[in-house]
Amino acid sequence: MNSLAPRSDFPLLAANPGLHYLDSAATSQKPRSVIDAIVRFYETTNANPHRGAYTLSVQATDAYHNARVRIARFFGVVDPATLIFTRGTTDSINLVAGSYGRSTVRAGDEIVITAMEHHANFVPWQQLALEKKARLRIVELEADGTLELDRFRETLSGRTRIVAFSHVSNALGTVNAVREIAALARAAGAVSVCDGAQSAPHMRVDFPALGVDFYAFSGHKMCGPMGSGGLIGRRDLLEAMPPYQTGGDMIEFVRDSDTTWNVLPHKFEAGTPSAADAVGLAAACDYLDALGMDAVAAHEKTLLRLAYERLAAMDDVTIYGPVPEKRSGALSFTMTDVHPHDLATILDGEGVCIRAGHHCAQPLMRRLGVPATARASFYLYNDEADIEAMVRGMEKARKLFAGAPAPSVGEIAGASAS
Ligand code: 7TS
Repeated sequence: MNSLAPRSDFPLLAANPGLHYLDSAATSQKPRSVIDAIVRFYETTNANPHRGAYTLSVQATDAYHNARVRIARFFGVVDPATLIFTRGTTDSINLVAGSYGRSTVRAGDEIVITAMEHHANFVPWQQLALEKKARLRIVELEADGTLELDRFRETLSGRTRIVAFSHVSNALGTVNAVREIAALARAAGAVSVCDGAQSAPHMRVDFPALGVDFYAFSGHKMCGPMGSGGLIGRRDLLEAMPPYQTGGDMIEFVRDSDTTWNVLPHKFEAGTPSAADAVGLAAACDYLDALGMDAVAAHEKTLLRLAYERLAAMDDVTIYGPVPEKRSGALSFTMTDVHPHDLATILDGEGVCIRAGHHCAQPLMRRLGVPATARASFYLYNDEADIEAMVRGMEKARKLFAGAPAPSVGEIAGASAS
């Protein structure tokens, strides 16, 4: 099978025909149209938005505003002021924890997260709970790396203020039942925060249909520039929230003794914005929509199935996470006699880029009972040849480390019901 998007659209891939890039869950490659949009902004439109009365500054302001409208449309958001530009998912979740969380959570309240969270959706809540003397409750996973709604039902209570969970796990690939989890949170009187870092790039995301109160995403994983991303939130919540950072642009009046805040989205965008990156991210949305997000998801699923079958047939490979039907295009695994870092190094020698490590999910790795896994992740420029190159590299690694193959376990060790 071919790639969905031609490699020639991606200058880095076009310049390196032997490169098999299987680390898009970390960051995606960038299409020429996105790079061009950024260059064009700096060459034709560069001025500080919102500041000058002169034509060029107005053009920069318009470009920044139009980018917001375009990206909002990508997520089915009709009120673009409810899309706050941030530096990415980490920044967005810290915004919610630092503003909504800090102003609403009290001692004895509960914050619910899950055992599969990336540190970006774990540590801010843990630290908020410590600061507020609130209780952090962790919903555990099933043996196949999925989340059961009943565990949320058991964990949520009248004390729950926030339920934060990923749409798609970066380490397991599990796709979670966002709508249902959000509904349970609402029924408990809590707000829901969805980490969309691994869903926005890979599937159609309609924010209103998800039913969550906040949705965080990273531009750099969806063909956009590094340092771009956003937070989409419910207008009434965003309006009631105090600012996250203070400074220029986010104010209405500054008196000697106090300050009033600008309207949305500016209240949450202190300082000079990354306007060129917003413009680049809007171009990424154009690129993805031209391919069609359903086609992107279908392409990744085909690649995932293929890779899953190839790896499942290896006796010395353990795959983590659920069956392909319940997951997105990330595949975590270990080889019995080859440490993930050694495997990544050998694969690198074959031009294959995979991730090895804890994937910023140490609490999950502890539950899996491994310090690290290898992870291959797929995107629209990948094809069967990338998977075959990885399989060849794994065979080479096996020969180099030649040990006795052990049976595949395929289950999460240590996952408990508590
Ligand atoms: N949440 C999830 C589920 C992620 O996968 C990541 C990044 C983040 C949050 C943080 O996003 P950032 O853009 O703010 O850094 N995940 C990964 C990864 O899996 N490998 O490198 C980065």
